Amino acid sequence: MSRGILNKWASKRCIVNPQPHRATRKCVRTRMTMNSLKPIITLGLLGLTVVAPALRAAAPAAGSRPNIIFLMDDEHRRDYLGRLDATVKTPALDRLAKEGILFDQAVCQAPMCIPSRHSMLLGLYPHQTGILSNGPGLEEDQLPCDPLPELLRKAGYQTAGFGKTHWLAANCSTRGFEVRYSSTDREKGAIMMGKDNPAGLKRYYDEVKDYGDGEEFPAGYLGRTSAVAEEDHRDGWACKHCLEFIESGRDPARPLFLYLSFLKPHAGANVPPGYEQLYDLAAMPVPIQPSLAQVEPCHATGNDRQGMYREFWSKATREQWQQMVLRYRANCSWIDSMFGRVMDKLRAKGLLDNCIIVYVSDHGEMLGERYYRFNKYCLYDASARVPLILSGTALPAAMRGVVDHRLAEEVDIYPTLAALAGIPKLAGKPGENLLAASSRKAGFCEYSDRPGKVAFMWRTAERKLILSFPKTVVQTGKVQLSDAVAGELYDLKADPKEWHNLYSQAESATQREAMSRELIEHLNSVALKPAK
Ligand SMILES: [Ca+2]
Repeated sequence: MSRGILNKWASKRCIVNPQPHRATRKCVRTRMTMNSLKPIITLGLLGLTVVAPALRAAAPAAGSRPNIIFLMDDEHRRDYLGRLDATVKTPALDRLAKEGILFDQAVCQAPMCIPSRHSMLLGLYPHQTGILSNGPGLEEDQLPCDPLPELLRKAGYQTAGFGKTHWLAANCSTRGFEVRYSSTDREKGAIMMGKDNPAGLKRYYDEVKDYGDGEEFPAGYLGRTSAVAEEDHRDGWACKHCLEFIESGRDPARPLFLYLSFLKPHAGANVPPGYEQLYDLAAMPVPIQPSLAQVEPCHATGNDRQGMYREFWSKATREQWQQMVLRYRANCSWIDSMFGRVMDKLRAKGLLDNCIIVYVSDHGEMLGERYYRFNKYCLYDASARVPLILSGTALPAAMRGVVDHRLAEEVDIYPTLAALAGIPKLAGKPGENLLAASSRKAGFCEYSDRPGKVAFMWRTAERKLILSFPKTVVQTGKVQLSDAVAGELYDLKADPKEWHNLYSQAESATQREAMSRELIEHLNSVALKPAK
């Protein structure tokens, strides 16, 4: 997509079609039968319908290929959805969950933005993309495969992307987005907020200038009621242009791939007026801190940013803690409101009549848990688990309104959407089609941000194993259990906060050895060296 074409769309709001429609029109047959569904249980309080792990289904009913709507936000805890906790106000995402599948055991691929986002949009694990930390991303000639928007563009989709990608490459293109609006990521061909609305962006940055790097200092987490207009926020600007595109930018000859990716509820917590009032400050939960002896050492020791957080938060008042939680929730609600407006617009335009909608966050948020940890940078559940919803009218009726316990991963999104777009099965992808049966034994996540060490997570709904290895061993592409330098094992049912490491306990030996064997097999089966 050239800048000229983008500018043409931006100035005239006209339809662009850089490639003839090459729709494969491969009809996808529904393999699911009601007999294949395990018993359904209803949880009364939240009215959740729960389906057991292996939902035996494949894809939507035959017909034209669905529009694909990809909604993402940043650092949204998996438990901060109204569908799972009625005190959190996220009605638009709750509606998606009620009309689709909520994957309640999904994990990110790395508890960091750039590695996880590369994994999602390339369908590969961090060690396969080579992007292991929040450093530079892949340049154009280093990409191991087509990024998801390019894959779908080549398959005949109109592709439009609004908001954050975080490719962080020096010479980055829009990577398949024909229409691209970006507030932070410099992409050649993208319309940048800094040029489109420089005064608004300055007003935003002036408001957060005391929030520190990444807006993550304690002041950033405490936040404030924003005095900046919504459209001057980076997310508000992305939402506004997304709505304009839906109104007048569509190419009716092609199915749509729409990507809308917000920066919040990541700190800073300056939130437009109206959303804090959804919550009662006195009712906000405050994390309970374990004793220091219970939580150290661990796979993330030394990378917990305690210099940024412990001094302030160990002395903070209960009201400050509650204010921090309230503003995080308020930002979740603001983001949800914008998702809702976009969904309403898509619905009004008939673009949801045959559609698949994905919602996911790139990773979680510790919110002060586990001895004043904030943001992510560890493999504990608040950081490594993510909210993941697959919804839309193209789903078979029996798959709507269910909670799926499968061990879903972010790398599953790429092959799932490719299959829905009629793209033949892709080789070399570690992910599974979320609409097919799963053979996965555990959810996998990598954490490589410590000097010299990498930690791998192997998580079921019941237990979590974390093994740490020297980076030099992992780089050989072959790992043995004897190479492990540290381990953690948690009983997630009895100890959901992961305070009690059972790895060295004799009574845990059978479980430890079984999970370790599985993890080593997995590591050696997925070719850990970068694909290119
Ligand atoms: Ca992030």
